[in-house]
Amino acid sequence: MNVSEVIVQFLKAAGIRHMFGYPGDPSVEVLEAARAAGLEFILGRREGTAGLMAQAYATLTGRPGVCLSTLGPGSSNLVNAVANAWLDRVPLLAISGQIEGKREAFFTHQVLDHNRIFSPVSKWATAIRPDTVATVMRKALRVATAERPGSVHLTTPADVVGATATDDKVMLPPLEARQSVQFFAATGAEADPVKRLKGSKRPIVLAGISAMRAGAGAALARFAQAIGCPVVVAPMAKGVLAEDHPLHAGTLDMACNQYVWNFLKRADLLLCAGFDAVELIKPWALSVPTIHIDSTPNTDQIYPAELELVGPIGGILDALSDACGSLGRWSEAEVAAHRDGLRKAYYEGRVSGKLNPTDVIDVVRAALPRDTIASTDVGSHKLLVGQGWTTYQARAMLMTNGLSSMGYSLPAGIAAKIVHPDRTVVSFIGDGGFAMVQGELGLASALKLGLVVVVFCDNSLNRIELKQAQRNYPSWGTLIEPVDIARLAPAMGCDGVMVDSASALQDVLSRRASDRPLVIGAVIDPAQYAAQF
Ligand SMILES: Cc1ncc(C[n+]2csc(CCOP(=O)(O)OP(=O)(O)O)c2C)c(N)n1
Ligand SMILES: [Mg+2]
Repeated sequence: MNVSEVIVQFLKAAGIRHMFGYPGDPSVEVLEAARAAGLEFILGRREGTAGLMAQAYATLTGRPGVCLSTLGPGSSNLVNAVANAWLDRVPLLAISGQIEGKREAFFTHQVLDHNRIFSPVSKWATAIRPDTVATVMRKALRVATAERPGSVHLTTPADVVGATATDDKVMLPPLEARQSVQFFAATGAEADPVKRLKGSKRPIVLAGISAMRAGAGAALARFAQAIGCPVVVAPMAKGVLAEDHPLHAGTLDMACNQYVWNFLKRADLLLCAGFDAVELIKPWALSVPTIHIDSTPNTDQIYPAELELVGPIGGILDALSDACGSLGRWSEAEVAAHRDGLRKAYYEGRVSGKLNPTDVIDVVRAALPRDTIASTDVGSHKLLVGQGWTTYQARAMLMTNGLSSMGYSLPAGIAAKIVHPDRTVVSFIGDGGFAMVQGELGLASALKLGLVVVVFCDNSLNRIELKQAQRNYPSWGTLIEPVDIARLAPAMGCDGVMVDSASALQDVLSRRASDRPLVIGAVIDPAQYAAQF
């Protein structure tokens, strides 16, 4: 096999069926190996967006996402996606071409030092050679998927990709955790978590992305039920506990974040179950005793934990439920009262007679099936979608809340429709984020993806404009021109419509096609954002 064939055989062995990317000269051998091996190649319209598709693909499938770029301008375009997957803790293999090895050290045209670019924004960056390719691929897969997962960048020089591999044994490393539990207690802490739980009157769980990755949702629901314990969920883990579960207590750090933090303050014991502090926006403000339950030790120390239970999150929660039995610490009525208050806060600032952001979310939620996969972009709209969009199952909400890069939602929606063609997919996005990635509508249309894209049209980078307003600065550098989606979308092979009322939105959602993207420009009144943020 040549080097590219070995790379592709590793990807196939790992269950990867799709590669995303944008090729250049040095990609040709890799592309040909992928084609011959029956992989699908999804040609994004830019390396960065293709990389975000690969990230969402990995989130949905649990297998590493793969994206490809050329050298220089291609690899530097890919940096955003590599960094995004790194901070969102998603396994991603990014493969970039490079000039031949003998010229790399001194030649200049399109030559960038990949190791220096990618090392700070990935778990590992290295180059592949014919006599190391199998070992490097084995290590790349292991590093990308090991907790906490993240991105790995691989450089494939032009004189290497087609060369005969001398290191060519395709042998997968273990890709799934079979962990036992490690137990750590801070000095002076009550070291028995069962005693600690039984002694608490107001325990609350804060669940996060590690719990989602670990597939700990069912164990989490059993734990919550046994202890009678409300569960607050970090944004990227939305759906790890169905949001109509009687003990679901809201999403952290989205809209109404003070309301949710005030609720957490009522705890006398906090259980961080797979909560990754990368999602925290503000400094930790709780002084509640905390137990850290995660795949990795609490090395961030962003919150202090008395006890650390490190290992399989679902197994740990099950063991705790079994040992504690039924404790009934909170009544469902108490949690329901909290949720009612949260809902009220969420609708604050609604202007009757206008199309409010929360109206858009409500109408879309009501029109689409329970198992819809939603993605959201970054901006004011994300804060409301993150709190208000009801997610009923794990891996049915795609968002970036680690790097939080604008432009994620549309590529994520495209990946979702590729992975789950039979499910409804809706991508929420601001008009600013949409403008960054609208070229990908051409891809969605070419692939005949019946994806729904909902653009919150406010002619503004609202999240930033609001920060200016709070300092009494004028809106300057934060306004964008209106976009006529009814004209733009058809030019990209999509259906497109502008709506400015809930009834018009309802109407268009009932008439969507199954094999053509539908882009809806929702002309919203941003007053609700100003009232809340
Ligand atoms: C790539 C990138 N650039 C800039 C930002 C900073 N930023 C966060 S939200 C935001 C405004 C987004 O505007 P829009 O997409 O219209 O959403 P809105 O806030 O109006 O809902 C900006 C510029 C970012 N998160 N990512
Ligand atoms: Mg906007």
